[in-house]
Amino acid sequence: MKSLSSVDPEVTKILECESVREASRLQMIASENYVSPAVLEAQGSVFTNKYAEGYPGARYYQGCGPSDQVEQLALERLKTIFGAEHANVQPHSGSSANMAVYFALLNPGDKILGMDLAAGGHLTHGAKVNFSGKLFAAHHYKVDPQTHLIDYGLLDQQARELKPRMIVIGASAYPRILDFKRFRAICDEVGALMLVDIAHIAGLVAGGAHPSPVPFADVVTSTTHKTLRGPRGGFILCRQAYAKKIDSMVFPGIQGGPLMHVIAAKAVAFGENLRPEFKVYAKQIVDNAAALAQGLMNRGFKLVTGGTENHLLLMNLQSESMTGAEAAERLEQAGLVANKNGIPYDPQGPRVTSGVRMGTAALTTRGMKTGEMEQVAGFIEKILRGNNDPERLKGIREEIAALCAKFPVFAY
Ligand code: DSN
Repeated sequence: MKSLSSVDPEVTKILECESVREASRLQMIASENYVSPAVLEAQGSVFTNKYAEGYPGARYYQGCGPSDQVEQLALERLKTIFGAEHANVQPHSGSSANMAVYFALLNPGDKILGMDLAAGGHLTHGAKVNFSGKLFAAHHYKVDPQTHLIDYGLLDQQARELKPRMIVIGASAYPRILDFKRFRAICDEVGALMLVDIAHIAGLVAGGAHPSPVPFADVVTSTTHKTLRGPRGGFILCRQAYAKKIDSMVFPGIQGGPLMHVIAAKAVAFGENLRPEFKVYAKQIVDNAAALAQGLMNRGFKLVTGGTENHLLLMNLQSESMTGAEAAERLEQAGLVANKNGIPYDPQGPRVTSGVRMGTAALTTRGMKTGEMEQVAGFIEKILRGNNDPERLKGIREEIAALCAKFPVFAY
């Protein structure tokens, strides 16, 4: 077989650019990470050739022996990581996972109560522009206007008035620990199902650096590629009582053939998650985020909620007289890749925003520790508080590339 470089030099060149980009910049998008070479290898494997509609032992095609084995292995490993009664590793993404749960357990028009996108929630938790907001009667809880923390008392009151069929918990830009016990109590009080989407914090939960929702939730969904450091994809964990409904909604309800190469890569990543060093990694992500937050606050930057307890932080740039879009653009020019992000009660729209979200999962994978986070805080100050002369930014980009060179991407 011919290699990619001889078959398609154009794509090869683009891939090389992406490798250089990933290696030479500070990758701080809070939902990104670097997978191991083993995960890449499994995802790029012959399993991409196989159709395996159905589930292990009950497929609709012949030739599924190895597919059964690899999916079973992924399932067993995943259940062990989270102590779950039942697992499904077929969702192609976090959105598919959430869609399967809604369609399995709700009827169109049912009331759901999820965290407001503008407060740090997610599109699939009932945003108007998303299927979840179009098909269900979606309502939202917000964060306190002063502290920007979830106000559980207010949520309790809102839930009692609304009586939703399901409360959706989880966020993509909330830097604090989620109190799952408290959410469970609210769900019980109003008879709501409890769905927790741990896409962002899955790796922290797996490594014991964030409390687990599994003992409390009816259903837990996630992606596999953020702090969990697996291939791009999703999964669902649930109580045995919901297993059949959820499995049949994933397939044949909303998906056809599972992506067996991705499931093989999920199995590899879950194996890595079970190793003792993953616990050390998860704790380091949180320590690094705390160190970065402290470094920024020491320099007078404002952070939403005044800090972080997980893998991400949200800079409020209003006091810097700069929008999130301007800051993210300038950071990228200087070699630091993050995303503009709305802050709670943001007067700016989602294309402009007043904030920048940053996460430490990818830098931690490279082996960076709290000392490097202090350096990163220094870079951020230099980038955002200086002028936007391209030569000056290029100089910083070179300094950042020199730091990155000391922490090779595949060092683990
Ligand atoms: N797009 C993801 C994130 O960046 O948080 C959430 O799905």
